[in-house]
Amino acid sequence: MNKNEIAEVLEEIGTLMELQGENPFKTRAYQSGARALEAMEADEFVTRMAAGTLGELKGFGEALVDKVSKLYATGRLEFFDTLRAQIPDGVIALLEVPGLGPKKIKALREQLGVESPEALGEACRAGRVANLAGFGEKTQTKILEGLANRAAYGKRHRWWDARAVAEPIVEGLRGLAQVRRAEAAGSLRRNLETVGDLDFIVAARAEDAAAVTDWFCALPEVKEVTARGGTKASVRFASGLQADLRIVPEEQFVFALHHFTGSKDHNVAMRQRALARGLSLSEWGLVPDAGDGTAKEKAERGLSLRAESEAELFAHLELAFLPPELREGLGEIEAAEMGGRKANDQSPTTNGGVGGISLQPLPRLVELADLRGAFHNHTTESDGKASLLEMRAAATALGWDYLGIADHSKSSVQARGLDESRLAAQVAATHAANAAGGGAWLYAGTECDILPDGRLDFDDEVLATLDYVVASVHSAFTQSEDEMTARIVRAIEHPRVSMLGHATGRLLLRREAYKVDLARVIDAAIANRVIVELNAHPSRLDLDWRLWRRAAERGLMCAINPDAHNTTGLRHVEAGVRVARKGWLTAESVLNTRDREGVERWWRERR
Ligand code: DGT
Ligand code: CA
Ligand code: CA
Ligand code: ZN
Repeated sequence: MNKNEIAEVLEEIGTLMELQGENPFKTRAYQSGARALEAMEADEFVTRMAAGTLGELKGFGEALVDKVSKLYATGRLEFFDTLRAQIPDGVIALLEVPGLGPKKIKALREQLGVESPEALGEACRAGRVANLAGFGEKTQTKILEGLANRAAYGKRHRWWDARAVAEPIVEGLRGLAQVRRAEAAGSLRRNLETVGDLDFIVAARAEDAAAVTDWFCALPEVKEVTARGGTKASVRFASGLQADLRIVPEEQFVFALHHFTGSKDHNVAMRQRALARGLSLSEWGLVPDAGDGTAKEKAERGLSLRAESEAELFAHLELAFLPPELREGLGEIEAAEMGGRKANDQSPTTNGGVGGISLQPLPRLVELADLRGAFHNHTTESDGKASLLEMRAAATALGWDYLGIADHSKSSVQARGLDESRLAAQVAATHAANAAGGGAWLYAGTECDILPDGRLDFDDEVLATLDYVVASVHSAFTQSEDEMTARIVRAIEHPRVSMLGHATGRLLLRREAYKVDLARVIDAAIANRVIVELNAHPSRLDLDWRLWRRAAERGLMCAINPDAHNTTGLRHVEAGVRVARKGWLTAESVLNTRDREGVERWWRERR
């Protein structure tokens, strides 16, 4: 960790200790330590850490120096993790409510038992906050306003929704005569499942910047312009989504785009790699580290290496191009280094390998065009909005070879789950449609409830009439982790189960995952050749991309399923493919990139 990151941790420790009611003398030590680090020159900090002389400074006692050293060396601090774990997430969330600091939060917890923004809202509406010493009517009203804003504006947004806003804006920017290049950067470009705000990077001449910001701030969906300068602007849309615009000279565009695409961790690693080559990488350019002036000044003096594309930027650092979705600081640079060296390898041999190390190029990530169908889709028989034949027509229009129908089973009463006889009728309808032809092949499946004890909602003889079975949890979400894990593992071990649906039940920004030991679920799925779905619904994106890279390396097979409830819902596979790429998945690990023969072979081998 660098000194500013360490300062942030110290600041947070101070706040957490205040929340815990620690004595003010102790909490202030962390806060003033944080400020001292912030004020210090980076060079001085590095020198002192190397020489072990941080403790010579006023305010840096032995305990504080020890914590700073641990953070500096390892980026982690057990003391901090333990402290953080003692405080409920809801209480941490209270810190974001305007007008509330640690002291007030402590009073609310102790006197009203308030431990979340929701509980705080209730207490305010009941008038209980106004009655507390040190609060009063005015504070209560202000807290309620703050809560309302936090609900409307403070949230993150689903990637799918943010993309729908961003795409026409990028197109609009590109259509302006003054604009040379325009891209959306940030978490949207990295395909993160939720997006905090949008970041637009535009190349234009300085004298044209005002015209571009004018256009941006005058967009009809802009509700408020929150900041505005010569070459940047920030706005808030009616949905609460915010957006930053930055205008840069054309020669800086690629560097700005890379910088504001992030992630922060990726950028840190890239800067270190540049420094190791005597270069300084920043949003302004890639300049020699030596010599007078800041990186910005050097770039403005024309000292930057040139890059017309991000591929050229990566090449300057001897790296293969890294797609934005891999830029999370999770080992992608090491992988691009191997890929980059292989690409640049001048030797005539093609088997790669330098100094006995075999070189692995970056994987070719799965693409939307690789998909030939999908397995988890609903029709009007359960809670879908389109009939079997309408769904088939939509799949055919997408160019798919096959479509799997997996309507709910009888225990999902609220979703009009099918009983045995309705399921038999649907299977017959599927066979008839296939016999008649005229579109994508239909596979007859079910999204079968996993009952609370891990049994399935249909008997084996019924399941045997189907091409495949998606097994999902739709009830008893509050089971203990052990119960839930045993329940799901039991379903996975059932010989008729082909695939686990939405493995954690999370609904992004709405509902937490149920408690489950995913490591054991993944082990069981690999051992039983059961596929784990990557549910592509923009509110699910479940199983999470962070788990896929390692799981797929260990042999877990994925299916990217739209969980479509209408014909347009099939398009959700795009969201699924994007997070699958974030999880380093290749087409080989995704069953629905295979043709019918490949799919059917997999199912035969499973049984
Ligand atoms: P988000 O908006 O929370 O979903 O995540 P990002 O990654 O879009 O983050 P954002 O909008 O704060 O900043 C965009 C990128 O700019 C970020 O990924 C990395 C880069 N960046 C580098 N240094 C900084 C910094 O000091 N502040 C901010 N805000 N961004 C930085
Ligand atoms: Ca952002
Ligand atoms: Ca931003
Ligand atoms: Zn489901």
